[in-house]
Amino acid sequence: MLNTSNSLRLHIGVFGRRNVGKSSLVNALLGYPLSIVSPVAGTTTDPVEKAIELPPIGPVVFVDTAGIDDAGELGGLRMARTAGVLERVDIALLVCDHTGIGDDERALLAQLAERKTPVLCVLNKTDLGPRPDVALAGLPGEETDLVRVCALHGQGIEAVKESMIRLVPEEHLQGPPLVADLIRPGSTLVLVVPIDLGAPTGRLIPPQVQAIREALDADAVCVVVKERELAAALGNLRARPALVVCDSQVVLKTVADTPPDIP
Ligand SMILES: Nc1nc2c(ncn2[C@@H]2O[C@H](COP(=O)(O)OP(=O)(O)OP(=O)(O)O)[C@@H](O)[C@H]2O)c(=O)[nH]1
Ligand SMILES: [Mg+2]
Repeated sequence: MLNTSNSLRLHIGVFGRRNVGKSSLVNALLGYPLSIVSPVAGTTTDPVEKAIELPPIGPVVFVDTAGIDDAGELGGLRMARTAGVLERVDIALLVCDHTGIGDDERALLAQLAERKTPVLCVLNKTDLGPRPDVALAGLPGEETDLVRVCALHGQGIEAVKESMIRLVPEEHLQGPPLVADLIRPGSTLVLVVPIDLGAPTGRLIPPQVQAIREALDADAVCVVVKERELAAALGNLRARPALVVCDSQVVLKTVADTPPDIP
């Protein structure tokens, strides 16, 4: 089975001043502690990346970054790294806290607008800020989506995900086909799915489900087997399958058990 290469994944950059809770937000979105969180401003120094499946968007890469207000020589270097991330993300989350937004955020928003990168503003630490009107004075109008969260207590995280979905560029929602372009109506696709210790309990992984779905959408027949049953399944099929698809870890066995005229 193919893995989605990182370059095909939707890249979501998380930006903001130091200590506003960027890493806390990323951790809350992921559901586990990827980035170190601390009260010390400048905790995240280099960009931290994590590729995950984020339903219903699909494969994404989160990029946590160093604060945009970092000072000193090292701070300048860190900000240059952050600027590099800004240039390559498909969506930006601009995190601010109860102290509101200022020149740093406005400069970042201008840069993102210039690149036409969709932005979601996330007002964090709502547990501390009873005055969101003050916090948000200066946000560039209604065109910027805003979600209020408390990353510390996991509040508003679902709303962030829902708002992010609205910003996903069309080409990422579609995603590249895995097998759709290789099968025709009425043809048979054999999908070899190893069920080993690495397989999630009770589930198939998303690319396997996607391959099955693409076969159904193409009015094809999809036969799903483990590698051990492949030879028997191929022997039982009356029509020669159009394609055998397998996970990379069973490719040698699959090739050995598949007649050479079947791709
Ligand atoms: N009260 C409150 N504190 C929060 C919230 N989210 C994060 N914090 C705290 O704010 C501090 C900074 O959080 P981080 O997630 O490390 O912030 P950051 O923006 O990644 O900071 P740098 O990596 O230093 O740029 C930590 O002490 C967090 O526990 C929140 O919603 N409410
Ligand atoms: Mg951080």
